[in-house]
Amino acid sequence: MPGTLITVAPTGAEVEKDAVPALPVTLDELVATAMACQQAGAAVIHVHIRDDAAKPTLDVGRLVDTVQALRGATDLIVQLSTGGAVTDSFERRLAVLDAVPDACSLTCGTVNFGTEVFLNPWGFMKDLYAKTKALGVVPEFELFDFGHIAALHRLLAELGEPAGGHVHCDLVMGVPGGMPGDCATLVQAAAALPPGATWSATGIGRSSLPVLFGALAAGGHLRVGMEDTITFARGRPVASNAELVERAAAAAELAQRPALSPAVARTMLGVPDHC
Ligand code: KMH
Ligand code: ZN
Repeated sequence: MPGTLITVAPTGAEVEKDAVPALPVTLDELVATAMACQQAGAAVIHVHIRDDAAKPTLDVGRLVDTVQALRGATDLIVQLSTGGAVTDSFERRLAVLDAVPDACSLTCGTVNFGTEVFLNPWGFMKDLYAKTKALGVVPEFELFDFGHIAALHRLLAELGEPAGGHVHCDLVMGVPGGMPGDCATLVQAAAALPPGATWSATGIGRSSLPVLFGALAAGGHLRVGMEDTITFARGRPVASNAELVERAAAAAELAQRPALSPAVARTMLGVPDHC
């Protein structure tokens, strides 16, 4: 495992701009964030967008503009969220792919999500996966719990390999309702993934650092960002997404697995170059 793929998830759909002014919500803020995060060591950007009122939206026109702007300003792999917000319909979440990003998230099952439910029934997963294959969009399989890993195996068995020919997963840990964000769970989850798959891990909230160090030790890659944590250290809010990427890159360097460039990450994930 020569290097570390760092994904930044800068915005998400849950954090409110009013409560966290450093959250990037406009296209200009997102592009500036993406440039700073690439400089700090990110290779992939996981994108949720907001409307003019800073509320989450899946508007396809805005998504097209976002993909274009990020491609114009950075070399990052642009991964659009198909998870959206818990209130988004399946139809709108499928339509995200019409913006034809490099990559997208694809969650492999339903999960309790705090006081809400993040719905990903089997039929929707299959439809979404079939559409990624038809459009050549490389999926990243989001796994919030062990049942999601079983569903991923079933998806690959029934529908075959993804666009790009490589399976890459993200273990999303520490969501209230999903698997806990600790080392023992991380090692067990990683061992259950399909043979040959690569994986990153994301620790939500206070599990972000244990998951980051556990993933580095276990041969995984990293996802960090203000979608997942807004606290840098006890009592100290995150000032910018770039400082989270800088910390992840420094840890990866210490682990002698330095951050991968976007070009190397494209080859690893099977993402075609759009430049
Ligand atoms: N916002 C969550 C309900 C994804 O981006 O694919 C879903 C989520 C996962 O963030
Ligand atoms: Zn997301």
